[in-house]
Amino acid sequence: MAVETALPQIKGVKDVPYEELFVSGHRTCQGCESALVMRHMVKASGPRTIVLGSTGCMYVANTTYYTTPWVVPWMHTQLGASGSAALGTAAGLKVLMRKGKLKNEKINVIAFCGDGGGADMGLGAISATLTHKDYNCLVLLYDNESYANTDIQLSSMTPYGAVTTFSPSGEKKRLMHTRWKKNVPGMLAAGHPESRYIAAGCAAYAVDLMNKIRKALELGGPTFVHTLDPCPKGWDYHPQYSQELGHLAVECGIWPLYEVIDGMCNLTGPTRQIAEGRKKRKPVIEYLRRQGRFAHFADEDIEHFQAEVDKMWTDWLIPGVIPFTIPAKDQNILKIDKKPLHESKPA
Ligand SMILES: Cc1ncc(C[n+]2csc(CCOP(=O)(O)OP(=O)(O)O)c2C)c(N)n1
Ligand code: SF4
Ligand SMILES: [Mg+2]
Repeated sequence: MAVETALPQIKGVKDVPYEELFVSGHRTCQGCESALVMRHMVKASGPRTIVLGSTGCMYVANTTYYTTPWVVPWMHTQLGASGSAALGTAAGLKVLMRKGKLKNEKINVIAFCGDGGGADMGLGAISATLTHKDYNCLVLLYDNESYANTDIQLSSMTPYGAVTTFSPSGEKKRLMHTRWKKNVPGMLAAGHPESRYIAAGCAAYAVDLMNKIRKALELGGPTFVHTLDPCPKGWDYHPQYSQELGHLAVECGIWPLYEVIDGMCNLTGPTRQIAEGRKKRKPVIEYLRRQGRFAHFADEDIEHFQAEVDKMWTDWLIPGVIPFTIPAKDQNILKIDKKPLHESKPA
């Protein structure tokens, strides 16, 4: 969908702004994709942006003892408070502009949180913010699939079976963590009709991600973007493979890329190509075997993982987005033709 805006959609890498608003001076690990998300996020939003960030790697490693990579105004907020910080700042700006104390202009408000801060502790505040349609603010959840800053503890976004400091693999119990990852963007999209824009992205698809940030800010109201961020320390792989793992997460169908605009779901990038049958979904083993956190997986664990991802593509109402299944007898009544997706099998 073309959006007529002051932050136009980026057509290709040549269109990406040169200006860096998240620069050197941070202490994130080599190969940290969450840091790349921060860089892309402010590159897309431009200099008239206020960034708020909840506790986590993107706070601690980015603001160590009077150093900071943020060129735009930035403020720390409490671990579960990204939603409240976004809404409060947007409301404050609105009042100051109404009273003539600030020039009336568009200022982007973005509050980021990690998966611990956003998908666990702060989910209620994000949900509340997404119901306040009169305030313009974006919540960005950077998901490195653990409480990384405090040494890789399990979160509700940690994938099935992965080793964390809270879920080690042992002799008696090979898999300590056997819950499937929470579906945060799907849940928020399904339950927040006042939010005009909710999306899932990945820094490995930089232009797609930057365009999602821009659409969220331009459509306005409270919006939400969730990114999946490979983390060399927590996922246990060499930092040079971060981008490759981001690509594999999408190509294996584990992390579908999409956006929901005014309730209309639009698959993007390779996810769209897979759904349309133009690209084969890769088997999940290609992704799992590249990371130390899955090194203890037996064949049956990989098979289970594959079967769950297959279900996302074959049974879900919208692949990887809305996890409802419709009984075959009702598919005619609801005018649902799932045939093209049923044909989507891993290569
Ligand atoms: C209320 C509260 N509980 C615990 C902590 C300790 N703490 C600081 S950062 C962090 C991990 C946050 O994880 P996540 O939000 O996923 O961000 P990441 O570190 O992975 O970037 C924790 C538990 C805190 N700062 N505040
Ligand atoms: S632990 Fe992971 S998220 Fe945190 S700085 Fe290192 S690579 Fe980035
Ligand atoms: Mg995290």
